[in-house]
Amino acid sequence: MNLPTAHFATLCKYAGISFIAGAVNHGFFSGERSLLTAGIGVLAYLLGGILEMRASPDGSQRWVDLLGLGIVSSIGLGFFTGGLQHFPDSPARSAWVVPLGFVMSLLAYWLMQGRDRAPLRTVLGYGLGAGAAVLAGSLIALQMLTGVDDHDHDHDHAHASSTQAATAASAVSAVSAAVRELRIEMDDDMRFSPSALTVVAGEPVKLVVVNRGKLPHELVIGTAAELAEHQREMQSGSAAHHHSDSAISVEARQSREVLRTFDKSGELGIACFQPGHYEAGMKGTLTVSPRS
Ligand SMILES: [Cu+2]
Repeated sequence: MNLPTAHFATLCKYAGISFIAGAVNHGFFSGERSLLTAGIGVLAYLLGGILEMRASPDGSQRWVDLLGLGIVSSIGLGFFTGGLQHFPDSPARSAWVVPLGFVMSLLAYWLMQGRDRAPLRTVLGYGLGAGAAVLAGSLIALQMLTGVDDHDHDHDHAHASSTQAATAASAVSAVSAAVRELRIEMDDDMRFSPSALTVVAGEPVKLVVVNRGKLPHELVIGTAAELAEHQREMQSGSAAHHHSDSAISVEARQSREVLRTFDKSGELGIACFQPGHYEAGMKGTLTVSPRS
């Protein structure tokens, strides 16, 4: 294979893998756009494989293998790399996506390229050994990222920061100290607590939004249509640039206070649109009751 072809084939394969990895990062299991990205990634990977095969038609690769297993291989590699990149953001998903990616890519690689060269025993030994190591690593990382063993520490931390913030806020504004305070906690179990909030129309309320988890979370409040719009933004990856001010983003272990007044009575939804969170149940309601 000449150098330009070889390089272009390599570019295609790696671009394909990174497209799939990116799709995993940006909500592979929820976003239409991500599915499209993943599809393009598979095609790019196959193109790279075809170029390589045409350039060296020594019969070591078969078309059927390339097309069929190329898809498995590219998705496996995309899962593995994307899951690794995305681990801190959605550990619960990555913990199975990464090992699955490893197994898929190994299986495809062996069937495509090593079937004649490597005996089954070698593949099984390597697959079980390295696969177990990948699985163990994933589970350890999951435990570290979502561990529940230091919840006491979480409590102290969250309380300390919200108390400090409250002190600062009340020093700055006597008004904000007088308004009703509504505390909402967010955690890595993908829950708001409480998940059902009630405020009175026209009455200012101080939202104390506490992130007790190790992941970033956000509190978005709006009508069903507004939430759907926000979800689309997040899934298309554009939200970081024009995150609407209806979203209260809170980094891990931090808390934020926001003064809000809801003028219209009715039922609003609350949600976190960090990738996968809403789907995992990070949602609730905010009822704005009419002024009595
Ligand atoms: Cu969240």
